[in-house]
Amino acid sequence: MHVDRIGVHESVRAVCPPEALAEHLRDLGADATVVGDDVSAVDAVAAFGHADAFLGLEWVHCVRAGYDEFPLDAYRESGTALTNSSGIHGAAVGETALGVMLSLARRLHTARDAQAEREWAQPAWDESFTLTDERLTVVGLGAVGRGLARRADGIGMRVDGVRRTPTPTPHTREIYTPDRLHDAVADARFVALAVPLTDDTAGMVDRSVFEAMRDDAYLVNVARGGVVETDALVAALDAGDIAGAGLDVFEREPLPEDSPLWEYEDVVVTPHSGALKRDYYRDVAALVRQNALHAAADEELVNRVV
Ligand code: NDP
Ligand code: 7N6
Repeated sequence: MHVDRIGVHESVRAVCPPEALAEHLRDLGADATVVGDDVSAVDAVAAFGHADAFLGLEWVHCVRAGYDEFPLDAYRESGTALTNSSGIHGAAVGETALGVMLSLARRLHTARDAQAEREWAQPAWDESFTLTDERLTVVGLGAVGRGLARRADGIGMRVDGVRRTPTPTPHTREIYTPDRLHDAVADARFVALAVPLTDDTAGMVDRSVFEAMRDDAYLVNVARGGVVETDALVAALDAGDIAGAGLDVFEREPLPEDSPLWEYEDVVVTPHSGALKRDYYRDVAALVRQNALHAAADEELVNRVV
């Protein structure tokens, strides 16, 4: 693979200034410039989303872990390699997911709501609880799921997991395969989703899963909105089948103004911000540079999707 010039596509602005990523790539020794949809002067691009102009390039690097919006067949047909950024989000998304769980347990979100009204409103005696000794089931134990499992284990939660490969995983006790999802969630106080959006995972959290969950349980979704059936989630919240949720991702983003999900006291909505951090560009640059060197040496690209 011949990769001399790398374009940092404008779409990267969703996570960091493209100029910062290009400059850091140059610091690491790559020939990188910011580009728009005219990619004729480069061999490869780093991009947040897909553009048809990319097809035919040697290589496209997606600056996200989730590449569900990329047309994989078109990449295969055009012979353009596609890589993703899985591996860099464990700390940020792990902290976001743990943070929303702490907020729900320690009632930080209701205190902040009351603060906006200058109200001194203590929770009822039986509302607050501690995460220590509570059971968390993490669905998907890649970089993101493990990032959460490690942090939850660190504060004394009992962590179980769901993944396709049922091998022992650090910071988890029992590992379930996806066909045992109902068993995996049944006794959990928190169920956190960290799977990619694929044909297998689309809508995997449906009415039956909410019915299997405890009625004092919370769903945490830091994966993709499409992993959950939104109507079933709203119905479960209305029926009291679950107690609440922490949601970073939605079937439609931005979450529409008229979505009922804005309304629940015990649903904390974050605007797909779980992965954001000021040095995001550094982590992406390290991955891109590593793969540029692999390309130059004719070695297999890491995180290769197509
Ligand atoms: P990884 O590829 O590292 O991990 C994916 C995990 O999901 C693996 O453990 C895999 O199982 C498991 N998995 C895949 N399919 C299934 C299935 N059908 N049932 C159960 N488990 C399954 O990805 P990352 O951890 O880096 O990211 C995961 C997803 O999180 C991304 O695809 C993205 O959609 C989302 N994400 C969201 C962010 C945000 O900003 N909120 C930031 C980063 C990621 P196995 O280990 O057996 O292969
Ligand atoms: C950055 C989101 C991913 O898949 O969706 C995330 O990596 C990135 C705002």
